[in-house]
Amino acid sequence: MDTATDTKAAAGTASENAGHLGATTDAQSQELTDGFHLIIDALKLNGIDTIFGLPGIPITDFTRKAQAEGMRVISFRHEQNAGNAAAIAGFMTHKPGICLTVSAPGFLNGLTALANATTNCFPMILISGSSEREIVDLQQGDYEEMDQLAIAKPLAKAAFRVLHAADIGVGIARAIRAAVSGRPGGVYLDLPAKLFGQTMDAEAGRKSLIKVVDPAPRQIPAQDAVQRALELLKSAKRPLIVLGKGAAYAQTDADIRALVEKTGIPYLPMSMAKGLLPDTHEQSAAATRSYVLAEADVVMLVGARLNWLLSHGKGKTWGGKAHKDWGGQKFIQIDISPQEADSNVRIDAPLVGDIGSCVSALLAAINSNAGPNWAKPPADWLTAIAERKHKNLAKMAETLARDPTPMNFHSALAVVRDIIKANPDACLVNEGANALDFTRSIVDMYRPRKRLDVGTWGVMGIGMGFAVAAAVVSGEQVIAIEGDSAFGFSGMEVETVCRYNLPVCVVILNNNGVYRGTDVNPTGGPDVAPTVFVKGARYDKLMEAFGGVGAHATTPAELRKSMEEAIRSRQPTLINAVIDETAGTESGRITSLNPQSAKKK
Ligand code: FYN
Ligand code: ADP
Repeated sequence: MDTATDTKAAAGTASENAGHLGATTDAQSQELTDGFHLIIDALKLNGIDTIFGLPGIPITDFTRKAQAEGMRVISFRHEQNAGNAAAIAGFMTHKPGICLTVSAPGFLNGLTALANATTNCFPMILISGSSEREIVDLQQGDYEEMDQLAIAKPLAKAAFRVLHAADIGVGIARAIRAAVSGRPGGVYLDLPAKLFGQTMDAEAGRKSLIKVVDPAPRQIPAQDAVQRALELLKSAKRPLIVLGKGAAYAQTDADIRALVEKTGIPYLPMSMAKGLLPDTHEQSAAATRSYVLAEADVVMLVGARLNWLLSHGKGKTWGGKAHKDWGGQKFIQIDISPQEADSNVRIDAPLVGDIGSCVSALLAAINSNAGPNWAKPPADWLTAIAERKHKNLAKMAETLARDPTPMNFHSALAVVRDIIKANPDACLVNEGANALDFTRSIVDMYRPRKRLDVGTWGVMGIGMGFAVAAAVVSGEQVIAIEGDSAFGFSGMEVETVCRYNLPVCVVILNNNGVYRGTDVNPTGGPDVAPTVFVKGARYDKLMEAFGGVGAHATTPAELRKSMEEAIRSRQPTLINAVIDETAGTESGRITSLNPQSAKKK
């Protein structure tokens, strides 16, 4: 098929103009556009100005053209990191983050991030070039042959393929709507190589594009559901609010704060909801988590699922007698997904709608029911929480004040805690096992959507992708607190950080291994134990290799100096923070999820 006939065959039925193009003698004088430009125009029309990706066949020229058309194109070293960048950009901005990859292996590399985005309810679109449909479908062995659409479907919220240039507008519009409306998620958009070069009449092309109106429509909760939730809340003797990352995503911070403060109910932030209200807020019960979960009688979940992170709403965590026993709590659940309620335990008052609308409806109902006379929770509940919380805070302060040699997680993170306090707008990226768990409980957050971490899957590898996107999207300083193991999954992207000269300060809490560096090979053979890395590795040299600043810190004072310098200079910086290799426990605080053989040798 020559190009003209190909164009006609591909676009002809969808567009009269493409057919016309093949038939006219003065086709050269006709203003044409092509797939490349229509995709770019469609994205720009919808306010999407950044692409995270990795060039190669068949999307190399697309990345060039996108940049030429004024889009920011951030190229990565591995698609998974580009995908993670797109996902967190979506979380931070409400616009779907775009990840662009090549076909088959590049697509698969990006797919992990897409699945993670879907799991975390982050809006993202993975756009992958793909090989020739006719060959793929007959399995004739094309370059990077793969039925990508079929593979993406079960892992994405939605998946689409565009075959005709005239359908690009619809394809992009559908992808955007699917990503951000309702419960956000990852969307796959398959663009076969031939689509990019397809031409059509420019005016018809322009007309075919869609500017999506109201991509994430508000979903107003029913009044009777609001009343039911309110009645349950009023009946509580020991109420608790759990704020999840859905609440952080919703960007309705002032109303959420008003609801918490108006009701006087203690709240527990899930990891990525830290900072939605400042962690130092007097109603925060984060420092007495076990107590409040086990003792609360009515729990209002705001954008948080009763999944493993909340022990499925039952069992000992919730005061149940045994592993799967219900603890006796009643639940109110605010969520945009009507299917979420009852997924693990009975939800007595589901409140379905977007969090902004639900929270403001609750506030309005509280004001009209009780006005200024809303009764705060019983004093004995608040006092019991406050006592435990202050005891735990004091204990933590004591631990953080120690200055052991060698440095450990606590003494290193005491520095990070001060740095974030002094720089509350900085984004904190965090992954690892112990490096994650200790950072979560030691480092207070003061602003919403600043803590970006391993999320629902507890996945390793988000680090540098999140760090790059956070810096690009927010323009703020990024501080990435990384376990040495976690860093390895995306470490090559320090080149990307240097290439774009981003204000990212990576701190590697280096204890020489997965969890810690002390395991030994029980056979006495030459291989080290599976969890052990090269001892004394100098990750800082990796950053220096690309022109960034490398620092080696063995004391909290050295760590503080290097972090302060990184923030002052905004230079790409990597600090190799050497900590006690015996520090850390297997799997951090989720040891119970990691089966151990009971059989002795
Ligand atoms: C919390 N705590 C504090 C503070 N904040 N004490 C003092 N000061 C402060 N500021 C207390 C809190 O009350 C808990 O004690 C304890 O510290 C731990 O708090 P955390 O981290 O909130 O609670 P916990 O039990 O660890 O939370 C469960 C979890 C969490 C599953 C939600 O562990 C989590 O998000 N895990 C993600 C793990 C993960 O994804 N790992 C990556 C894979 S690792 P008590 O009240 O006494 O309990 C692969 O190997
Ligand atoms: P966490 O891990 O912090 O507990 P989850 O990811 O489990 O949070 O839960 C987030 C929940 O928030 C999901 O059930 C999702 O449907 C919901 N959600 C996301 N965005 C919104 C929104 N704008 N309005 C209402 N619910 C939302």
